[in-house]
Amino acid sequence: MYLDSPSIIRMFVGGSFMPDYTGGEIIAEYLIKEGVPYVVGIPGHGNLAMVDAFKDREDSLKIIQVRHEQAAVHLADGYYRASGRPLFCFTSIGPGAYNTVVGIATAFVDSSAVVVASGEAHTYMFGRGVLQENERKYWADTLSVMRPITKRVWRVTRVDQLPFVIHQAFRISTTGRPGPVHIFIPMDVQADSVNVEIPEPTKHRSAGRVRGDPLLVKRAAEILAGAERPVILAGGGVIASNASRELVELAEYLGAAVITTMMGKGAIPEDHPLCAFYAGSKGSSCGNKLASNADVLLAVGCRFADETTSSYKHGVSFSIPPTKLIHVDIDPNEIGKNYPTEVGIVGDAKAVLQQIIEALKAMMNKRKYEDLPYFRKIQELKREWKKILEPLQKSDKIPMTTSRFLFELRKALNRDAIVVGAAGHAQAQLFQEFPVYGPRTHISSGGMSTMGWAVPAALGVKLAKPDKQVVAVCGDGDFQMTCQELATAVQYEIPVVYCVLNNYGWLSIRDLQLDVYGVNRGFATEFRKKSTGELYNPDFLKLAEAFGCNAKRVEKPDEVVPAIKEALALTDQPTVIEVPTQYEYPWSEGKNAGWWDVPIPTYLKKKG
Ligand SMILES: Cc1ncc(C[n+]2csc(CCOP(=O)(O)OP(=O)(O)O)c2C)c(N)n1
Repeated sequence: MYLDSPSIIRMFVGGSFMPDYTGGEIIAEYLIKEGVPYVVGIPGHGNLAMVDAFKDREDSLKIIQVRHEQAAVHLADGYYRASGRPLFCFTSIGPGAYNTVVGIATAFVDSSAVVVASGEAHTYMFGRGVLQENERKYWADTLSVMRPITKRVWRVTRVDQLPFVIHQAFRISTTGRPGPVHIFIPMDVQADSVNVEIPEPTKHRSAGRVRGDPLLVKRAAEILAGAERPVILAGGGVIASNASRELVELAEYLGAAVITTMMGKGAIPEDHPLCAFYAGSKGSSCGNKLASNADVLLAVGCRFADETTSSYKHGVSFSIPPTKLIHVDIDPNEIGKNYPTEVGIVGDAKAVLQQIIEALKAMMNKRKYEDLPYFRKIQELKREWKKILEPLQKSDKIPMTTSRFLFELRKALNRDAIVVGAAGHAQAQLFQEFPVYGPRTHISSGGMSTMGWAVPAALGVKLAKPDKQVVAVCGDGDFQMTCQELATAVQYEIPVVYCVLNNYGWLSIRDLQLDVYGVNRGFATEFRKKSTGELYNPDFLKLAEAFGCNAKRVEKPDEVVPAIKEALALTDQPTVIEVPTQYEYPWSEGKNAGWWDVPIPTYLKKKG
């Protein structure tokens, strides 16, 4: 009688025994097969059965208990950017899931892979209004909030859907143009069990790289071979596809100047003679001049955001046309989106760069670029940009300029140290002024510029690269958005060094008010006590010590190197270094290299 039962027959499919798994166990077993080392999140009644499945698998899946779900996603995002490998985040139903929004949006804009799973109302009580279900308009519908900020969302309603959904989630998140995905799993589905096989990740995913159309590659190579002032713009796609070697080889073959976007920084060593820094409003004079005068621009893995292009103002960062644009991207939607292309190639950055190099080798010899006037021009423009930065970088002012701090910080770090930045002057000036020498060593919340990102993201970076020095440079505003995660750093003994640039306010925004609206238009951007007008911030040393961090204040430039080295010597304790920085305008800011479209109220325009 028993041998005829359908469930027994299913258990022995293919002669092997398939045990029953709960929904939570299907997730946990799949994560183990996928090789996910950390699961990051916060338990609640809405994900209790999923979290319980992690309990007996702690040897393979290490739990990181963050203090806020936004931080869980930022941590996983940092881990992915540093390593190219995704983590898994878990949240409860309702507020736990909603708290992930900023983390997910940040990962989406910068094409970073994160897999998130949240609890949802029991399927048999959808719409009743169980605790933390928001059912007044639609039942069990948190996923609608996530639709515009994820690559894909699912709400499963049966436990046997989970093997299919979980392998799809990892495939969609990590292949093509990477991005975050979100799965909603009702509480009963997490607890129910079914007799299924756990999918083999590699059987559900393509391998290899997407190569470009050979005819288009040939056409691109012909245009590049004829270029006199070629520029290559490297975006985050170059780093994502590990194409730095090919980028440098192609640049050296042609004698092309290489500029990068914020996400592409590090794709070429920044002491390479062909590295011409960056284009854009926060770019460099050098990058803007070269890019706007290029006869041919090869853009790889970038989306031409407004900051890269000086808000598309013709002639400031780019002049397309007459510059001929060859645009390579894995996502066809980026090609031709912001600028007309001479040639648009859909493909993986590494594969297409290899193809272009092969095609060029068949049509021309490697240029002796050091002998060309164009090379001398590149060097002249680089010197000019360095001169522009010098007064801020060499300033002896106290409080220190951000530029001087970054200049000293570079001296304290190894060549392959990783810096993390999120928003404000710290982010912009790390990008513009802090040289890095390899991919994945400048980790920044590029397109979202999300305050609160640096503290948790740096934890993910350090978990991904435990042998590298990891230093986060945060504004005081950025730091105060997620400084609760110092508790996570202390609990898990993650020795990140946090430098908090304390200028008593959101001064990048104040300086924008002064730059664009007028020197008397600063408003609601400094931190001052109501009655006395004194500058105010919490005592960051006491705050750090209260969490159990090592803490230090550094006021003079010559104190920076010893303080950083001392902090880096700690192997199991995070450090917070408070650096009071200039708040007097314009010493408070870096250099605007291009143009940014900040609309001015009509009443201010009328005043002239
Ligand atoms: C979550 C979030 N809210 C608002 C902003 C807008 N914003 C950009 S920079 C900035 C100020 C950043 O302050 P801080 O971290 O202290 O750096 P500073 O501007 O002083 O260099 C603000 C409010 C943002 N980027 N992210």
